[in-house]
Amino acid sequence: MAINHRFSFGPWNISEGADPFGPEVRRAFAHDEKWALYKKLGFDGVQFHDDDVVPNLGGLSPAQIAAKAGQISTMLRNEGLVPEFVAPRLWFAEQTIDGGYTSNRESDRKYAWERTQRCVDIARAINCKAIVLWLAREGTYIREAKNARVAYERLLALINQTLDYDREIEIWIEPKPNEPTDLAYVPTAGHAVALAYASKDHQRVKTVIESAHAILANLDPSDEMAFALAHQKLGSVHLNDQNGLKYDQDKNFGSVNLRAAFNQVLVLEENGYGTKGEFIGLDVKAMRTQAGCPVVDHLKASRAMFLHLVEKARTYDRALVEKFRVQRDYEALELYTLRHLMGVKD
Ligand code: XUL
Ligand code: MN
Repeated sequence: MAINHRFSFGPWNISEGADPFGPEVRRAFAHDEKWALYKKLGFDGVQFHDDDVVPNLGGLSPAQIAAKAGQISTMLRNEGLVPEFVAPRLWFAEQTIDGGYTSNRESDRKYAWERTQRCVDIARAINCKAIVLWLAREGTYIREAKNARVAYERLLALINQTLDYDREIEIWIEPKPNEPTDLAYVPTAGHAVALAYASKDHQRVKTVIESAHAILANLDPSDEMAFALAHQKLGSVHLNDQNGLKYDQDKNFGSVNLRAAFNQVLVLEENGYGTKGEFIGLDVKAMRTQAGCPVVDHLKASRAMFLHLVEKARTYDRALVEKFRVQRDYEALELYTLRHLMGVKD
């Protein structure tokens, strides 16, 4: 089964290198200059936040929002690009300091709902079929701060309201267990898929599995993907890597744990992920030490690693694997897998 992979990334993946402990280390590279890079780097899809499409959307009228979205539509057409999703940025504004959908303040929840509606409008205006909910601040710094059961009910109500607001849009929930909150309410694929099934139109509610987020939950990313695939709920993936349980690192795909990366590619390949137009999404951060403008080597490296691992997945000897499984000889299976990954010939 040869899948013709299509890759995507978001403009935030080409960043200025700031971190919480220091300022930008690279000259700002405007979003408008980024679009022309996509095709040259081998990418066809663009992941957007709502304000990547319409900057400063808070102060704009519906007509101004539509006009700006129209410009992005034209840009996408001219560049031959496809919008993969639009995500409401619900973690910058003052009204989202303690979360939006799950905030204790009604005025914050109202802001979050209005922003979600604008996000859906923007998605539709650029011909994009999905919004992504990365629930950045829907959690707590201390658990006593919110009523968790009420929070889950509010999240479900929001999903249902959004499904009613637009009868075609899909909602893809991107779970993450922590950062920026201490404890998030939707930490895993299981939570996202449960919310999907509890919703009024579960076929339009899916999940995005990001490798680093799964590792932060101390779970295996390939299993998180397999779980979503078993329920036809893998809307997309954010491939990257993560060096253990620390801050969200968004390292290059395969750079920390090549074997875990191989297993992610294997599960995607074996389930025909991509045959229905699903994207291989990357969410990778350039190292702060990297010089240049724009820095794109991290995107090239992650894409290349994915394709190398596709080759490894396609040449993985399934008959041999099956034989070892039947014999329950997992020592032999492990050695074969490692030798295969290292390119060791008999
Ligand atoms: C945050 C993260 C986001 C989402 C989109 O950890 O991964 O960039 O992918 O909002
Ligand atoms: Mn992500």
